Amino acid sequence: MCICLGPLKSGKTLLLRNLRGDLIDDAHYVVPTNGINLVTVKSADKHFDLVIREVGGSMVPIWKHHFDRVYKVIYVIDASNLCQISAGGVLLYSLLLEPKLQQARFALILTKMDQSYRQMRNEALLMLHLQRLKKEVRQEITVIEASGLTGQGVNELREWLFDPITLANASRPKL
Ligand SMILES: Nc1nc2c(ncn2[C@@H]2O[C@H](COP(=O)(O)OP(=O)(O)OP(=O)(O)O)[C@@H](O)[C@H]2O)c(=O)[nH]1
Ligand SMILES: [Mg+2]
Repeated sequence: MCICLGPLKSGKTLLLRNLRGDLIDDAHYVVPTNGINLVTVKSADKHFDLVIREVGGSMVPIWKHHFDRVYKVIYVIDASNLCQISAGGVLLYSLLLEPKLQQARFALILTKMDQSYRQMRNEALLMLHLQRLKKEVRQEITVIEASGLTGQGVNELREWLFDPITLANASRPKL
């Protein structure tokens, strides 16, 4: 199971829509995920499907009920909102300490890069204490800069999702 988490309104749903291949235009509309949102994404060659479970940012208190059999975590942070980053970092740290997620791989997505300055990305990583964090936890953390609006980083995220081990366990789509 692959799970997508992150603070409220950090950009999870829009990013997953982009990953699914939805057309995102200026008139796009997203509603807060008050519960769970299941999104099926395809590998680059379209031969494999993967279901990603987004748990809304308003559901933080019950995130932990969704950790069984999770082997990948997409953790989305709004890089354009430095005020939210510290709180997002604390949440990330609590996930990394979660016993059920010790074997999981993490993708830390700095999204809304279309609204962020290059410097904000560096500040975001500093505020998250990422270098220190990487030394303290056992999980592998891959950082990807992205935008659910422009599609930046989406292919990189797809490659991370469909690595050879995941492909071996993924189901073939029905023809
Ligand atoms: N400019 C810009 N806006 C974005 C981006 N991603 C999301 N947004 C906007 O940010 C707001 C929240 O986006 P969502 O995708 O609903 O955020 P979420 O993390 O799913 O929120 P919850 O489900 O409530 O936890 C919406 O108004 C989106 O249009 C992005 O990459 N760039
Ligand atoms: Mg959402």
